[in-house]
Amino acid sequence: MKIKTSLLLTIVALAAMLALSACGSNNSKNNSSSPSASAPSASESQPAAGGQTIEATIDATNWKFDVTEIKAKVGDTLKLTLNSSEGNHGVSIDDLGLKIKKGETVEIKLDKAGTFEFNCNIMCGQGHDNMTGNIIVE
Ligand SMILES: [Cu+2]
Repeated sequence: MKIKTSLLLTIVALAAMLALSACGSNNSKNNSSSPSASAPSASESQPAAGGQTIEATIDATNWKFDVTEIKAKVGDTLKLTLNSSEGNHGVSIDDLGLKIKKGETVEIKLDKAGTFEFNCNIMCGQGHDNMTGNIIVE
């Protein structure tokens, strides 16, 4: 009987400790989590300057891009889509090591300032060399 009682006490004590620690971790979770914590924590440590997602669609025709300047801030993510409503064109951003085919969308993390030229990467005809533009990251 005595052994049973002390065992019971031990179990009660353990249960109480578990309840306390569970309670404690719940509190700290509530304090530290932001309401919209769906993004991975790595992106939350970015400087406050950027952090936006900018969507841009470039439409290519023979022989120009309808968008020739895209502005963004350091820390932004550029979601870039290439359409081609006339001819067969692509986009290369050599400074960022990126190539996009028509119909493709890429997400580019802009983590450094500068002007990054893009140009058509498919030999599409006489106006091919005119098909350029800039992504300006400030
Ligand atoms: Cu071209």
